[in-house]
Amino acid sequence: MKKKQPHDALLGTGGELHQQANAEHPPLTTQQGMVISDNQNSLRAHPQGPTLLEDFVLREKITHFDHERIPERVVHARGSGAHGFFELTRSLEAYTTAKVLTEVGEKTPVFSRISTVAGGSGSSDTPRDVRGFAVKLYTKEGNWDLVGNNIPVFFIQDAIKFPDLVHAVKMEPDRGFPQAATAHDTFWDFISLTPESMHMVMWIMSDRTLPRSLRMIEGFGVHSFRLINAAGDSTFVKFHWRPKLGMQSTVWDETVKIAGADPDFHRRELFDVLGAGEVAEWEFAVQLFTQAEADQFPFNHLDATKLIPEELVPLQVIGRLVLDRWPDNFFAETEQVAFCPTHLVPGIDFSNDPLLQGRLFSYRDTQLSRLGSVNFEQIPINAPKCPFANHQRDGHMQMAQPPGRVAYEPNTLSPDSPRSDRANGFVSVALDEGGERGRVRDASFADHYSQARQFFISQTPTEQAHMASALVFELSKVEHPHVREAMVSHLLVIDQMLGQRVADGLGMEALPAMAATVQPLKELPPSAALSIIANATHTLEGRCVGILVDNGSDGATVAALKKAAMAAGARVKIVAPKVGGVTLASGKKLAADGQLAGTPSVLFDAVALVLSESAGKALCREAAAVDFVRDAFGHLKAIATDAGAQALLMAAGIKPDAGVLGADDPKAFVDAACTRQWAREPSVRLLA
Ligand code: HDE
Repeated sequence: MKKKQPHDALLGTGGELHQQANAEHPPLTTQQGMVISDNQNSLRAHPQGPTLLEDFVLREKITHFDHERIPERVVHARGSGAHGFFELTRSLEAYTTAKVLTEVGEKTPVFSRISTVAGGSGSSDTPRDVRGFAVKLYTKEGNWDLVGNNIPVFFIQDAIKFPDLVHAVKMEPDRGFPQAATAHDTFWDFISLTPESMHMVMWIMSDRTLPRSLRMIEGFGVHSFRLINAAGDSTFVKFHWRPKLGMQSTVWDETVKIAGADPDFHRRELFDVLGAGEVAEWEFAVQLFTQAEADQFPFNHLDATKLIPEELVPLQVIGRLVLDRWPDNFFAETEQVAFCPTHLVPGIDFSNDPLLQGRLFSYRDTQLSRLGSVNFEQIPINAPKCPFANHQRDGHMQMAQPPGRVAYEPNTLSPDSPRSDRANGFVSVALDEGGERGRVRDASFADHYSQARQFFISQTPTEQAHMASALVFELSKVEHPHVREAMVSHLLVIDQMLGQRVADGLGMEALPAMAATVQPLKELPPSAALSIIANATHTLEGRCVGILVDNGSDGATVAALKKAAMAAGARVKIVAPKVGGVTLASGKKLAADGQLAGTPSVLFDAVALVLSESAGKALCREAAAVDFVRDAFGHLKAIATDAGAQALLMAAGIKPDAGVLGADDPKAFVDAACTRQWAREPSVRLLA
């Protein structure tokens, strides 16, 4: 730290601190650049008198402050963003002219924002919710926004239902709660009357909506888009992001407790890891198919409640996304970034998915009220990084000063004004849209249950039990019995046993009749890619291990565990009763990263307890320590213990199993920590 100048601080007559400008600290000024002499006191008529209206310094500062907030996003208000790049590893030249998809090795700068959907901007990071996965690629040919989710299907088929869906899920309008939750009457009332949502219901009731980390989710463009090649031929495409660290979720009880322990759990982790030089990385993959192939699918690919199983159209990995830099300023970048599915580059085009078609209107429209001006694209985070020029002028908060008298086209008066370019410009694919106009839903959209069932039967028994329990939890919060019954009637169509399990979990005396279906259910084969557990990566990379210590802990054991966990790619945090740290058995000091009561085990993927006999016994009277251990066990985590920790295990009522290991064998602990102890679950939780 620089040595303070003797004259860099003054005390006022009331004892208040006036830090002064000096060689390092420039003078504080108004927005006009006028140097301010006193940032502690407003202009008063006399020391005990009223404040004067004349004080323009005060008025400027307070006025600016009064207007600091902008409307939060209607949905996806809570989100975290980061900068990085997209690198193409395989060219799609045969399919598209888009340079971002044809120039192998090219690194395109990106800004990505990952969000929850239902909660307000101040809500917690970990409700049960879909995650938005929006990526702005600043390509050489203009910005391309791929505004997707971490779930490949959606609740509704037509954009006209979106306001109803969102009104149903948001806080109920008369009471202003619940915040960021689907577990309430209006949501399930709407869903129970909307059979097209059933596939999405299976996904949101699965562990996909409880991600462990923003770095451990998949991303999907959801809709079919088109790629257009140099000959003008069009190929359909679905976009996928696949996390380098593998997918991982938390268990529900853990998720609920994380929200209390650290409402910023996901945001803080991304901030921490990017600050420490780690990255968030995804593979970019595409599914490519022709109209002729689409005609053979047992569903309509333009229906956003359907996915294309990988068994039907395999994924081809063509690039990677790396996020490596937290923004400088949260508001300027993460809050002001404006994604629009209409931000597109030549060589990519839309499909006729009616949900996508509605989105093409909505995003620009919402930015106008959220950011307040048609010039929102001039904000640095939104501006393209390639040259751009047009004749759009003026408007609220215009930042550009285009010279010259010409702001129209065609013209003869300007030697260098921009003109359209037929050879290189964006061309919409030529399509014969002959047909009868009308407010209709195509009959090919009518199968609402087959893929819902396919998703359910593709899950492991553990995941199926989580889904059934999630449905019981959610529907138990619904006050109206007829809504619960209506939901069970849909579940019975998806899977008789699932319906029965949920009905039992709700304590229903009689099963309702199965919901009537417009189209009979097609029995589809399970799809291996849909389960998280079956595809889990056995790794500690990107995970975090907590070591609980107290005075008298064995330093060598702590060091060995830490070394092994870090070698496996994990971060390690020392947790102690006091944040100042502990004195180890050797007499050496060990600093703590977190204080026990504020650093519960829900914040870690695996824990170690390294305690002296006396500390272990003493901590049995500390609920935070007992909960630390009980929760780690209940959340199916590997636990390393030494002799001193045994008393604490007993106090937590734990019968050690294969996931409870000796702290003297770091290798075995690290291996167990690479996964959750799923086999333990039936011993700690009665699932539906
Ligand atoms: Fe959005 N959505 N959405 N959405 N959406 C918004 O735009 C909308 C849909 C998605 O980090 C809003 O800037 C309609 C599907 C993400 O800033 C709004 C429909 C998918 C984000 C809007 C949908 C998404 C949004 C609110 C049905 C996945 C956050 C604020 C037709 C493919 C982007 C804003 C960010 C945000 C409208 C459905 C993804 C109101 C009308 C399907 C990731 O324009």
